[in-house]
Amino acid sequence: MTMTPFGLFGIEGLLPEEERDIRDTVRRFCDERIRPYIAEWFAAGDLPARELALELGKLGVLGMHLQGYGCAGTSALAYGLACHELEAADSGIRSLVSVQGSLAMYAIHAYGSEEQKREWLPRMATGEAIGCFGLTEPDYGSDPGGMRTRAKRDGDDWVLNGSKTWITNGAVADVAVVWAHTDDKIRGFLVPAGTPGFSTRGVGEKMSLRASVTSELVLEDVRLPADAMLPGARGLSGPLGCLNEARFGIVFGALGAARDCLETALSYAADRTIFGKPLAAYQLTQAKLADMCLELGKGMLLAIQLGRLKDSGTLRPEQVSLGKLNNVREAIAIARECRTILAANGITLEYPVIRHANNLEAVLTYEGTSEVHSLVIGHALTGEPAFR
Ligand code: TGC
Ligand code: FAD
Repeated sequence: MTMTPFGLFGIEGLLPEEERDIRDTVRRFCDERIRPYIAEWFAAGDLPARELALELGKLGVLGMHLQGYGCAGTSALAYGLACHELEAADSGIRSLVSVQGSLAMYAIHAYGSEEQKREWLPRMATGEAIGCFGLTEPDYGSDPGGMRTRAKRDGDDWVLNGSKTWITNGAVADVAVVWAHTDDKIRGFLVPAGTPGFSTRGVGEKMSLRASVTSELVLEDVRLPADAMLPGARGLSGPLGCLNEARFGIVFGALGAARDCLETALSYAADRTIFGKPLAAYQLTQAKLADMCLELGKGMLLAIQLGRLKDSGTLRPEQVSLGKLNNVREAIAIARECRTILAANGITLEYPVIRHANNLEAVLTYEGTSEVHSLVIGHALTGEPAFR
């Protein structure tokens, strides 16, 4: 009899029934709607984002942890487990959902006016409207406070100028949440697609997150009415507050990619005969598998703990950094180690391993690089901010 990595850790017993049901539903969706096509989308460097958004809306995962306005209102743990399953299929699919729910919808939910919430959230929950989140600029990624995008008052209107880059869902979005300096700190603006002066273009050819739309946003004298500004966010804490949400999803998500790699490696090692016996029967292989199982399980225990803290309303940004740093770092190490078990076959798209490994390169960088999260943890431990 064999055991699964999570089985060895007794993870299942830590999950309430409702959360397990949601997880299983998302897993079935991925098995039917994502896994059969994902290698093709990755190879093509594209995905049918509109069609998928509608299906993901029907599944109920868009903004699932938000309350009201057509959102499912699930626990944070359920949201984390959904991210885990989505990313076990592909990081690009989890990205689509993270940006929609945790960045664009969350920004409107947390900081928007009642009118903004009513206008956008129900349509975003069903996937009829797609959102993106424009914080990063070509010269300001880790240090978003330096952004050059400006919003100036002209009568009652706002006029925005600047550019954003590396924006997930950018070219397919119906609404962009754009962060800009004003005379009164950094503020967020809702920029509907088609607004004169607002355009998008693709970033260069990516070798990671290929099944994900990544765009530049260009804002040239974009005129918006006064009520386009999110009234509840003032200062960098606005966008950073949204990042906490999306980073939380990644804590669970990255381990989904790692789990898929480890399951693939376990099955491959059992089937592959080398020097007359299964690859799984060699001590060197078992040492690799045991180490990966340990990191996967420990990462999941950390994720579940952070989920519990979030559901109790006490989760701190530094704690999210612990999870993002550890779980993405371990996930990419697991993906690379699994690739060695599959050897030459491991570099093909016939297996998911190299796709996950490549995707995790972007996941290691976005939502705060590993270095940024190390510094956040260092700040928490020492009281000394070492960012600059
Ligand atoms: P600092 O002076 O420390 O803080 C400025 C203000 O923000 C507050 N704050 C936070 N608030 C909420 N949550 C957090 N995590 C916060 N961290 C800080 C802070 O209290 C302060 O508030 P106030 O009221 O005093 O003004 O800011 P800093 O300029 O020194 O920067 C700190 C640093 C480096 C940690 C921050 O800038 C950072 O996190 N940088 C990384 C940027 C990043 O993660 N970008 C992600 C862009 S979105 C994305 O990547 C989407 S990919 C999604 C996908 O496809 O899945
Ligand atoms: P830089 O900030 O230039 O960092 C370069 C290196 O310097 C890194 O190793 C970094 O860790 C290190 N470094 C930075 N600061 C310090 C320091 N203080 N001390 C020591 N080392 C440091 N952004 C959005 O706003 N919205 C999106 O939807 C979005 N989606 C993305 C999708 C993809 C596929 C990718 C790759 C990125 C996406 N991003 C998005 C941008 C992402 O958040 C940034 O790439 C990330 O924040 C890092 O910024 P940067 O690439 O400019 O790197």
